[in-house]
Amino acid sequence: MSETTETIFSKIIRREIPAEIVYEDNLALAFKDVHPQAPVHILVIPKQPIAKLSDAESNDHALMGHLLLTAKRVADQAGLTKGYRLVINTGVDGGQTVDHLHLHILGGRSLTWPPG
Ligand code: IU
Repeated sequence: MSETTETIFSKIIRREIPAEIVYEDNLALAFKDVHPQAPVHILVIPKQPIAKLSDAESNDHALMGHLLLTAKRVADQAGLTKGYRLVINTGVDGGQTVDHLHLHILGGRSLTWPPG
């Protein structure tokens, strides 16, 4: 069963704390990361507070697809014509620090591999 959580991202969705929102629809929100790791660093989150990717269930199928296509749309909107990277940190070993599922869009420079 999906865990539900209340994090700072829920407060951003409700506009209780400020964020630089770049896209919103009924299912998702995208906003600029406060500690950017690249010239473009945007987070795409579901409005439904799924804590992490490993909590997503088969009935979240459409939402997961929507988040991926939203990331593509936001990357296009940000002008990342030369490419970009999507990252979903999951759980402790994945380096996840906010327990509300989020896709990082990183771009605007040539990114290295592998990540740390
Ligand atoms: P992580 O994948 O859970 O490590 O990423 C969390 C991100 O959320 C991280 O890049 C933070 O800079 C970012 N963030 C934010 O943009 N605004 C906030 O208020 C908080 C974290 I807390």
